[in-house]
Amino acid sequence: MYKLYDFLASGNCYKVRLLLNQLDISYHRVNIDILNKQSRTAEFLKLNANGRVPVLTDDKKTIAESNAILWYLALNTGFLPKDKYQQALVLQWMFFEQFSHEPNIATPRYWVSILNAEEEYKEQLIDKMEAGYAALNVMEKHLEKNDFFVANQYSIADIALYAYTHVAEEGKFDLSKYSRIKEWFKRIESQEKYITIKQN
Ligand SMILES: N[C@@H](CCC(=O)N[C@@H](CS)C(=O)NCC(=O)O)C(=O)O
Repeated sequence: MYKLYDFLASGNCYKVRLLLNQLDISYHRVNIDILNKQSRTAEFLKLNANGRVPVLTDDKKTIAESNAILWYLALNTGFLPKDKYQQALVLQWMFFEQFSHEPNIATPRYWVSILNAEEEYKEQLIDKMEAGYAALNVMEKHLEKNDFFVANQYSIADIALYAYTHVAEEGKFDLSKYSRIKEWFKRIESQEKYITIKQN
């Protein structure tokens, strides 16, 4: 049985919970309270030397990095296109998510809504918000012509991008002008076995 080392409020962890649920895979959830440094204990660092959740294990395997876990679980399922070019496009969007999107959209949410420290991070928030809006603009433009990110089908590229985009307002992003993104939210939320970020 899989074990998922998980922190409920984390979008990176939510990606994995959502896919596990949609694949109907049962797993044992281990809560890691990152706010109390449980991701930095000697025991946890043996699982992931990088000290971060999510981590997925089974008897013999350990995988860290949310998008690597998504890839592992989605291989040979309907959540990853079979075509080699389309698979590369899935990776393209997942790398975009990790480099241009998550660091700028997840971090303001962490500072504002999880640490409740908006005032303390006032200066850093300015640059993060600008880069975050640039990532949202890229997504909005893509969704003007596409229902999903790759191959016109719901895939792990959508899961990776949805996780922090749908809670971006918790980081003070204004999504009101992003109508295509909001329509895409609805398409994702109507998928079978969808769960919210608060569910496990
Ligand atoms: N690139 C990693 C990022 C993981 C990450 O930043 N995890 C955060 C929670 S969202 C964490 O564990 N922070 C605790 C810490 O840094 O000690 C992924 O996609 O899994």
